[in-house]
Amino acid sequence: MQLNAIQADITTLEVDVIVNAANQSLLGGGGVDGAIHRAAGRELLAACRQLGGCATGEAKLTQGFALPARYVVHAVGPVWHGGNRGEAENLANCYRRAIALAESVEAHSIAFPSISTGVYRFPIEQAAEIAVSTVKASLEAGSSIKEVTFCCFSADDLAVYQALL
Ligand code: AR6
Repeated sequence: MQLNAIQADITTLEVDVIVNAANQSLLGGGGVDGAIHRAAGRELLAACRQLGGCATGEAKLTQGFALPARYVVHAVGPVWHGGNRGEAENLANCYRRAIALAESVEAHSIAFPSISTGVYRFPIEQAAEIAVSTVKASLEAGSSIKEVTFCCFSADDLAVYQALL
């Protein structure tokens, strides 16, 4: 089992699954969501339209279409409201659901962006700690997943993840 943090554009990664930080509509947006939809092409939006949205803390799977990744897990992270509205649990659930969906297609490799820490304003230190601890706890012996990448967009975020790993 390998866990690494890198600084990269997640749309360029040649992994089995990339995770999207989506919103409840699953119909695209800004940030990493916008980047993934642009790189995957219009077929991704058409596939997302069939999914009927997604609750916070949940996730849904599509093909990767024009992406190098075979699949996209669209996870809906919580909006940060100060920490007393279940934000931590909802964020942890995103990571758990993403791992479970990736395992359902026998994925060997998965890459996560730092869910909720952009537009949704979840503090990076706390979010990264939840990401790393939840992923470690979710990957049991016998999981198909052998490689997890935390794909950071900024050098500052990368430093936070590297300190945790
Ligand atoms: N590759 C990797 N990480 C990226 C990329 C990229 N190409 N682009 C941005 N990031 P955000 P959220 C980082 O705002 O906070 C959207 O509009 C970014 O620097 O994308 O979960 C959705 O539709 C940050 O570290 O997602 C929702 O409405 C991280 O990805 C809302 O934003 C997450 O930032 C979701 O907000």
